[in-house]
Amino acid sequence: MNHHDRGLKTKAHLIAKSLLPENQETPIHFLEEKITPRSLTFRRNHFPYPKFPIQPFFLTITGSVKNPLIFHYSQITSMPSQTITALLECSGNKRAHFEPKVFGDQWKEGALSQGNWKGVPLSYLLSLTEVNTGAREIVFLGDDSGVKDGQHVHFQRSLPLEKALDQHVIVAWEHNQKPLSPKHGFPFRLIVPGWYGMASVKWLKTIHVINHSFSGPFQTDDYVYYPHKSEDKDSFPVTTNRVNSIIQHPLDRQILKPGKHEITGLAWTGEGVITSVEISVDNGVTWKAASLHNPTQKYQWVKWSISHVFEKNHESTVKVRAFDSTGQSQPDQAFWNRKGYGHNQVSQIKVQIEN
Ligand SMILES: Nc1nc2c(c(=O)[nH]1)N[C@H]1C(S)=C(S)[C@@H](COP(=O)(O)O)O[C@H]1N2
Ligand SMILES: [Mo]
Repeated sequence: MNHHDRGLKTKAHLIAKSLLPENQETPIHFLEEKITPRSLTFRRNHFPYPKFPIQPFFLTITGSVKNPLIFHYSQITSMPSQTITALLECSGNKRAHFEPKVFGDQWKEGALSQGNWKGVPLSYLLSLTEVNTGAREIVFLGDDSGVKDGQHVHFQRSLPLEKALDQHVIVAWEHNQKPLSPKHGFPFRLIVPGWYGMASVKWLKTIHVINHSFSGPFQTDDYVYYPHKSEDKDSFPVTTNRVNSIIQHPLDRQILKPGKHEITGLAWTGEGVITSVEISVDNGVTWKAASLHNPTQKYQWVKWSISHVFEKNHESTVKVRAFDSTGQSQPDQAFWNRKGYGHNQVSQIKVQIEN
């Protein structure tokens, strides 16, 4: 009798990094579906969860606009909507793999999930308020707050006006056909496809249009690439997802029976689409093309696979690199930066083959 016969259901859970604030990653080998179930969607928070808002829920648009407006939940949710399938990847994903090591949450590969997001295009909301000429950035204020570097601050981020007007940037109220869960931003969150997760502000309360550039701590201190260990020169902001991939099967350090095995995984990028995925089983000397499954779509990962015959009594290093339509590919060596963002080095696992 196996455990199913006794009604004992075994299921995957998130992998905890910290609980206050809650930071948990997705076990990547269980990302089998195009849409990550809500229960397996990674969670990344800077502060404890905001108090569950007391009804009614409002969203305010103010600042450099002709008509500042306050929208009620029911007004927003009856606006012309759009549903987008998009992945979110934390810019700290794979931070644990940096050499030399960097400080911060030691995410492995699972600060990554893909969902269905329903919402109203931000550009539509901004067309109702009308943005003043001279407007440069849109600032998004989340309802969560706490102390950072001695200051009490909210989680706040901005987008340049041009990106904010991109038709795929939405103020979402549904995740996988249900109202957003309290942990993922209820009642509203911004979804910025193609940008690392920090841009997709949860518990969105206020949208503020400004004529200058925003300099909050999550804009100009965190989420900045600092290429040098002890000086800030050459820094630049974290924006679009870099081309990246993961190997889901086999697992790193798995022991395999000799013979044919399917090597599978995901690949994605921020701008453009994935054009090819290559694999090497001889430590990067020769590369073969993997097959891409679902048609590659913008803002979504593509599944890839390739089969390989592993010889007995042998250790093998499997490497994978993805290429996108903008000409980017995964580098042999990650671009090291002090805060550990955007790790997208060629993916690698080691397997051992039984006798
Ligand atoms: N208000 C608010 N929004 C936020 C954050 C946050 O801490 N507070 N974290 C950001 C970061 S860094 C990421 S990667 C994503 C994670 O979204 P998720 O927890 O829904 O997976 O939310 C972003 N939006
Ligand atoms: Mo993030």
